[in-house]
Amino acid sequence: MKCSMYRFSSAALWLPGVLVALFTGSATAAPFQNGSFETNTGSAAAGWSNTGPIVFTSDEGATDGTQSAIFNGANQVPSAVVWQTFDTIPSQNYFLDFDFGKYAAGSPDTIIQQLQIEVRDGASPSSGGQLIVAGSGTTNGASGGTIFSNTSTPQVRDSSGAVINSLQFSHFTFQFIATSGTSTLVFRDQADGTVNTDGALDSVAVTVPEPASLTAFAAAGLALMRRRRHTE
Ligand SMILES: [Ca+2]
Ligand SMILES: [Ca+2]
Repeated sequence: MKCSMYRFSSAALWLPGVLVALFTGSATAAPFQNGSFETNTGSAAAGWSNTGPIVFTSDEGATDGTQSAIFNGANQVPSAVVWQTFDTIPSQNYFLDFDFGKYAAGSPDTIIQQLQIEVRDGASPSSGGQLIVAGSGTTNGASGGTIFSNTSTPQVRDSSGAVINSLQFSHFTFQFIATSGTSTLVFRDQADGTVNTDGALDSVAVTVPEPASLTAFAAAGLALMRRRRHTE
């Protein structure tokens, strides 16, 4: 109802606010979008910004639709960063969910595919405070974010229910609390090698948890919650 009120306001009322937002850089972004990377040009994905060796493709598997984000493909040095700035509500709790997997052309291999996960206050991938307050995965407390190693091998199923065999995906959940109207989610490639193996990201979702879910999240722990989700 609040939106309707602003929508039907006269231009004289909302224009000054827009101008202030433009000149102060505090304009809101957009709702979180394209978390499954289905809308892409191969080198870019709608709603996301990226640098370094990353492609969006169906070549190596997906857990939703056909497309995923592939890090350090073609034996390139792991250094890609992909990020999205989206609207958030200050003081609101959010869940960040995604699937991250390791593609391996030969097995076994000893290279670890890993990502640094950050949710930052503001519209930049390199500034603003870190907002993540809890998370799953094996964390090592890297400066400015959280790195987890995808050395476990639980499999998740794609949207058709089929187990993905060529790529070992794991599901991860993080909780963050927004502090302003715009937040930026950042994934940084931190693989410790690249030859014959790539990292794959898909099914990224930012959701507002039900109060009961948040309580359960804190009480039961992230690992338990993940197990429940995948055995239901
Ligand atoms: Ca997808
Ligand atoms: Ca690679």
